Amino acid sequence: MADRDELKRAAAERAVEFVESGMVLGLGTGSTAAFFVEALAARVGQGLSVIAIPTSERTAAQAHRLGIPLASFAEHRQIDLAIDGADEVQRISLDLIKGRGGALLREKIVAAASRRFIVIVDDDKLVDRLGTTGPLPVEVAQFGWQATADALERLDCRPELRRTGAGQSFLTDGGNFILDCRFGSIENPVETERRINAIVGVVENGLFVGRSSAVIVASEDGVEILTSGGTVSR
Ligand code: A5P
Repeated sequence: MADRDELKRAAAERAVEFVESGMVLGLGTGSTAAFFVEALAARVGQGLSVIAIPTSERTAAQAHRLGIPLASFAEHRQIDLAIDGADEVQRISLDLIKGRGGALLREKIVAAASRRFIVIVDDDKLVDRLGTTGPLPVEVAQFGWQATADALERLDCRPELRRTGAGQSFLTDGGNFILDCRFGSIENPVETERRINAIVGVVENGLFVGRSSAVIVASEDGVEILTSGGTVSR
């Protein structure tokens, strides 16, 4: 059995090779992104000069603790390179489901503002169809969330309000709720994304369609870099 953390770390360490001095970086959220922040901090400690916009309070705290200089969109509208994990990566298209860690809104804003968006995963995340290993997270306003859930249900999914371990409603960094929506296999991610975001009360959803520049995948056989269209390099 492969050690998943070792694979996540391997993908993260490979991603650091794409970072150049002077870059404005987007820092993702989640356990794989945390390995990237750790690896980046080591390079910053050796003199690499970058500035980073984090996608969550959690990542901001980690980066700050490790000495990575942080910025916000107030100073930089354009990000050179964002690095983030994913919950599912569809082979060939490299479309993603993100947000099972709850940071999808900021993650998508950062990805959208980035010239390059590199995804880092272990091979457990690769799927033939999105939606097959778990729910699609949808961030919604607290007000009227029940009506928003009903509207989502009419798209043929089962929405469930995310709760913390203590049974409280999970709150995103933006103070919104998350409805985890079980669609099963998502045949047309572009259309699903469009229909979800057309619902009043939806803030954003976890489908990242056509956003990945490359996906770095670590498996027991080594690290591969996938680009859309199925090109692979090592
Ligand atoms: C956070 O909201 C998510 O989008 C994460 O990027 C995603 O859940 C991957 O997390 P792990 O790297 O912990 O699997």
